[in-house]
Amino acid sequence: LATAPVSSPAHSVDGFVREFLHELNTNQGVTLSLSSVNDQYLALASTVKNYLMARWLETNRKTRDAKVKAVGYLSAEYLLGRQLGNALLATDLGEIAHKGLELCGLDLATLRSQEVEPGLGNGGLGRLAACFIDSLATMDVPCIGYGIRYEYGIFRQTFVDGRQVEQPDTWLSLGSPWEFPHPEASVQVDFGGHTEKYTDDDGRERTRWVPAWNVLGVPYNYMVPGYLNGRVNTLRLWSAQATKAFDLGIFNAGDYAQAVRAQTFAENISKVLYPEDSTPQGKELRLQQQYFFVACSLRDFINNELEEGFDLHNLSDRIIFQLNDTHPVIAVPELMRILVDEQGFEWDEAWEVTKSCFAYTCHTLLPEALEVWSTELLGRLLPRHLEIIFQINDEFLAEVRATYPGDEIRARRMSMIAEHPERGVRMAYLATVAGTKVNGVAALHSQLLRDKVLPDFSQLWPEKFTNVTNGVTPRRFVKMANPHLSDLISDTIGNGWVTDLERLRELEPYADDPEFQDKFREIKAWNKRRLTSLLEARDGIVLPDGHLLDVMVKRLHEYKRQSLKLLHIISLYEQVVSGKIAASDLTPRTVVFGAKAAPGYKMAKDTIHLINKVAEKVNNDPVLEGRLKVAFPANYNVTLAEKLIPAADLSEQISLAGMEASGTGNMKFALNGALTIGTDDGANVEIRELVGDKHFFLFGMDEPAVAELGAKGYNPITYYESQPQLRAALDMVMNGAFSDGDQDMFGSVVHNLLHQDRFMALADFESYVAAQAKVEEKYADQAAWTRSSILNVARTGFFSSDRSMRDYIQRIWHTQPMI
Ligand code: 26W
Repeated sequence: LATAPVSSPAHSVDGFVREFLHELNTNQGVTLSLSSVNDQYLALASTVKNYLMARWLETNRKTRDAKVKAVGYLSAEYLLGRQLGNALLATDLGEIAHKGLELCGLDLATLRSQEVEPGLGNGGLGRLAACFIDSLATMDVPCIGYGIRYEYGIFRQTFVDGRQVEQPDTWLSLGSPWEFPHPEASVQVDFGGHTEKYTDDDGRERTRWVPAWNVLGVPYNYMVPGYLNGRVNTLRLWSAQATKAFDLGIFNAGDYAQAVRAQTFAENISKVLYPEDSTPQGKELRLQQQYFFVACSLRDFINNELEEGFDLHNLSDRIIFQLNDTHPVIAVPELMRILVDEQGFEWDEAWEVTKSCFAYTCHTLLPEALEVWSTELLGRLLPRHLEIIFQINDEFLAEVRATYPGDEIRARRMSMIAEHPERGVRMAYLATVAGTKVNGVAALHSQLLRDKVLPDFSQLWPEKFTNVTNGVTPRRFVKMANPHLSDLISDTIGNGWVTDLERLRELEPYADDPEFQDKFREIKAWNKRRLTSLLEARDGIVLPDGHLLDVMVKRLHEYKRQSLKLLHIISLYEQVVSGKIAASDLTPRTVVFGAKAAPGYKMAKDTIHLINKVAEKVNNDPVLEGRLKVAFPANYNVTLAEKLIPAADLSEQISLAGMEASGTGNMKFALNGALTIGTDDGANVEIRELVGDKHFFLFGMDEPAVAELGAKGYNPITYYESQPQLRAALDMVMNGAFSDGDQDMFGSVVHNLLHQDRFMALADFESYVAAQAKVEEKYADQAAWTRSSILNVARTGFFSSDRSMRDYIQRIWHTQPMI
């Protein structure tokens, strides 16, 4: 009995209803007739959890007994999206739940919309982590995801007079049915203080860290169910709490109020997700968060996931820690500290073990996104770790000097310690030196990573560098998000594609089949109607029928160039207003934006303001005869993405070439049959190769052309001067057309484009507008458009995150699926 798993409720409508009512009564303490929607949602979540429980317990037992190597995915962000739908899918309970709830007089969709998604990430990097753990569970690969249980996830975006206003994301406030707290398994994490040398009993010179304060890490477990395969992996998120000792010390000092404040101080560590995406602020609390979750995770794995007496010399037989960008890189000196200071390893021995336990993924190319922690801060917060980093660096530089005798300039360049603008640790260099492998997230990105960001390192260790192109989970982003398309695909080629996405290729012959095309188009239309009713209820936005739905959803950042999309809209409007074209010449089009700006990113926030003002004007000007609309629903998140992406005709992927590491939204759109208008950047390159030039709207400079123009000296004003259409659009903004005549309101945005334009939007404008004309031409031929759309679906199976995981396993992790 001690090891026997609980049994699952019966997989039938009857069994489901019984379990649901039981949960409603015993968990929520209400009867059906008196229950609220939230009660019903929570009881439903518990019910579905009960179906997963036996599998979870069994997975844990099996994995522990098998003593196999697991993946420890270390990520400061997991952008999970709602859990209920995914859990229903993984257990094949969708139909049963629908019918069972109907018998109770309830509507499954209503209960599903009660869930507040855990938005514990900013964007691409966090959503990627969520896709990866889904794939690993589905592929039966042992994995523990480690991260932070932020009490507040990414802020809720609202608009006031068109400007972004941030509200706290209180995702836990109506209950959190998907988590399992384990306070008894809490872990202590130390901070501050100093180090001291001492001689141990064997006469060895040793160092110990004498920390000044500590906090507790409380683990919260989440189920990560595989798709219909009985495996349920674990995501373990850490929450910070004050320790008893911490409390007692101050409470005994008699200052009660101060003691309560101190408690708050400890709990602050996991209070809120930093909303900066790609510009690290170097904030002390952020470093505390990073060390906090990494220290908890390493301690947890070593103490709890390994059997007693495990020889840590063999640690890499049991775990590979994947570093999701540099945010968890402090794990490297932490493992060294554990092995050397606590376990008594010799330095070299410890370094051999450490080097074999980590691999590093870089997710960016923007220089300002590369984390550098000041040595002043590191030394104050983690004095022992700083010493260890210095020693790792010394030994590494000795190796560099031995390999390149006399090349002191190179040694300086490669040092993990930057000297300017202040002394700091380059976390990407540390990760590269410590990792068994370093990878970028798309072919082009990995190449630029080798050639531009880490050239010295790739010269020294060419075999260390590899590429793994990102992917997305077809379960959430096709099967769940696009149920009718999924049914059509399954009716046509069987349902194997859900776990073997390359099989979508079998759809190719149907691309020319008029009957299949009709069904395909009808599904797109249905998805648009579904989106329309959601946006109407959510934001009061009404989408017109029969429009080309043109979608740009992603974080607001200059390099992604929402401003280029906006200039295109303004230009269409301007041409009608000035009589250059008739409104009837326009292809009826609705542009949808979704984007959050980092709260401190002024230019991004001004751009949001301008989009909203342009929308207001364009949507209400009768001169356009309703043929051009702009919608900007607030608070774009995973939940909205699931409704928006399946409805889209056109996917905007228009970053300046060489700037977007991969993109993953681009993959989701293509898999749902949107055609891409995009630059030769990130994974767009691979999408275009796979779908073919005829089914992709390419525009703009490629990366070498960007580099050349940059080297030559880029002067945006020359484009303004030489292109009347661009000039007219910018003039329209400057003249106050979108600000009731106020010529200053958007001065900063226009001035930036004219005089700086770091991401060369003006240089690509002409080519972008030409590509949009091609879009319209093609859209006019619905059969041709639908054919391309079907071929996009059929040819992008490569972008399943299952394939990404296979690549990681083969090239980096060398782990095995179970059975
Ligand atoms: C505040 C510091 C910071 C720095 C970088 C925060 C977050 C980052 C991330 C690396 C930003 C990010 O999410 N990068 C995106 O990662 C995706 C998954 O690999 C890629 O598809 C996107 O192209 C990349 O921008």
